Amino acid sequence: MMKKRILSGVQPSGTPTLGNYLGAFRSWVALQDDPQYESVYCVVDMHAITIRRDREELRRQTRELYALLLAIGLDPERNVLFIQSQVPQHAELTWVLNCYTMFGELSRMTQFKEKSARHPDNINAGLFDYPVLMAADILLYQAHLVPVGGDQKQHVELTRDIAVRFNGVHPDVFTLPEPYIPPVGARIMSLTDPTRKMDKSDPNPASHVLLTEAPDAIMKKFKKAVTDSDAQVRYDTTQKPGVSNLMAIYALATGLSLEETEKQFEGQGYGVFKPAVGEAVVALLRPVRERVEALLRDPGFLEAEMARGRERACAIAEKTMADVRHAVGFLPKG
Ligand code: ATP
Ligand code: LTN
Repeated sequence: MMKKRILSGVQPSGTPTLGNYLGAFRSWVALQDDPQYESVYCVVDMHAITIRRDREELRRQTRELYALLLAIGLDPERNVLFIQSQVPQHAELTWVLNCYTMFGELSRMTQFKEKSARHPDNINAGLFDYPVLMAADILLYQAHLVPVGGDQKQHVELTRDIAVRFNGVHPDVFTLPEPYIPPVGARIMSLTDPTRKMDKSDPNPASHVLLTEAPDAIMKKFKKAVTDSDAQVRYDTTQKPGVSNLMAIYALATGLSLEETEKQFEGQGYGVFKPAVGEAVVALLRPVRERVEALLRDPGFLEAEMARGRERACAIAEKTMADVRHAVGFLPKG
């Protein structure tokens, strides 16, 4: 039986947050036990330079993020884990796909509008073209399924539109991908402003919990999390966005349902509820932090895993790229 392929990516733009974990990484780990699939995950450092970055910091964050993917439980045997810039076919396919993507389509992307509003002095072409590089990431590996948080759905849909357009001219080159978005946790919200998603690039550290954060810092952030004045633990994302976000976090961290969570805290105020959410998150993240620290103490091991991942990724990517070069009319590579 031919396995279906899964592909996803994460930017080395800072230590990932609880939002990244609950929205995306958790399903990556769960999917590796499903024999129908084989998975490819990349640290997308080329996406990260759409915003100005210090080179040493980018290198450090790329290594740390790679270690973190291993620490959350992704097995480098069963999954291909690699660094995007080490596989040059990503840049090569992006150019070709640019010629199959419309200016109007890219202008409608929510993330572009948000990021260009946040960095008005650096609205570069890379930021505009970001979704096409993401489409190349996905289509190079002929991915069927793309597990992401809800914020990336629009980009996966655009990838599909680009693939349909390309296949319309050159039949059967690309597999059409589908987004895979978890039903609860698709959008974990900021702890200081529950109308915005929790974001690792948010300058206010109280807004997010980092996956490697110390337990006392985590407890403090949950105790201060923005809620409301009615003191009832009830799930209602429009009337009570802060409490509902904390309930989703608690439910995902403990494995309880939202109803069970509501029942557990019935008649108890936020003074009991908020520290309980903090403790559940501390327990969830403790093993991850310990494993990352151990992995970063062994750079030789990390380098060897990256090299192995790059080789496996290149083999798949080159096969697709050879088909694409042929389809568009480039001469074969010598
Ligand atoms: P940045 O803030 O630098 O743009 P990001 O966290 O939005 O970063 P990535 O690190 O590339 O972007 O995201 C990795 C995965 O985490 C993606 O699948 C994304 O959909 C998911 N994700 C990010 N934030 C959240 C969130 N608050 N809730 C759920 N999923 C999220
Ligand atoms: N755009 C995504 C990160 C990303 C990605 C991908 C996700 C880059 N390439 C391929 C899934 C598949 C983000 O900003 N979170």
